[in-house]
Amino acid sequence: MTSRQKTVFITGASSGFGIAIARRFAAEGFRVIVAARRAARLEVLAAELGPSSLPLELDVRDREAVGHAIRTLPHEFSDIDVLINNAGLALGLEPAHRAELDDWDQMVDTNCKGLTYCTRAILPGMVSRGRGHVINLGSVAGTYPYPGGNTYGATKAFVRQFSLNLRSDLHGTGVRVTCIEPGMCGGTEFSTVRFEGDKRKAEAVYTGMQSLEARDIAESVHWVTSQPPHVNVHTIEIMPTDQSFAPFLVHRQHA
Ligand code: NDP
Ligand code: 8X3
Repeated sequence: MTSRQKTVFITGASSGFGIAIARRFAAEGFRVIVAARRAARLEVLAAELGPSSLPLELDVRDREAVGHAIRTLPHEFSDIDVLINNAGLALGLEPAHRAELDDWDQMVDTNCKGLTYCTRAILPGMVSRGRGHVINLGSVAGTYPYPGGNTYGATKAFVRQFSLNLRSDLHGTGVRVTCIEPGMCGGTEFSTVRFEGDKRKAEAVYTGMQSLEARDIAESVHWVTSQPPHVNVHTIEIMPTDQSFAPFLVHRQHA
């Protein structure tokens, strides 16, 4: 008897982690729904992944669109086993007193509100089937502060706590929840987006060190889903070996 083909729904699948995660799950025989705003990129990815994939143009900030997209999925893709809330971004690295409020709005709307819209739309099906796994992309920035991390780090702290609170709400349902919290990961568009397309500034972030790669994150995401159903990995915090911690800063008065 062949086992049922499982379905994974990945947000932010037009770039970086999302593409690597889609490839990883497709290689494991999953049906893969790849969602993001840049539809042309999703078409290219879906062509690569084959007929078990579905490109879905979606802005996760649009609450109505998220609900509609989930309600109208083709039948063969509608029973979602794994939701990967990966869509997200950092904008700017200015201190709070100089940061752009529009940037803060966009980070909150995408990283926090968009993530809750996707989760709320997909969870009832998981609960009714008595199985499922929600995987949220947090960040080390949600635990450790750094200069200019202000709202970005706060959105990821939200992701971390929302994930833990989901565990409480889903107690006894069979639905699992994991928060994956990476440190520096190069080779994605993360820093290019943060620095408004300035590729040189973005590349400088990862110069002279070996950062994580998107496939490292895809491996972690897949690993947590491959644990037996009675195992729930709450959190994976993962950094490059070349990244660790700095001491507290002390501002001293000079005579
Ligand atoms: P990328 O910029 O390469 O990818 C981000 C993805 O999010 C893109 O596919 C983008 O697609 C999508 N996205 C952004 N806004 C929206 C939106 N409103 N609706 C739908 N999709 C959206 O970054 P990464 O792959 O590096 O990052 C993925 C996640 O991992 C993010 O949540 C990020 O915060 C987190 N992270 C990244 C780290 C890193 O160092 N790279 C470390 C820790 C966490 P499109 O523009 O087509 O909509
Ligand atoms: C991305 C990692 O350290 O650039 O979330 O904030 S960091």
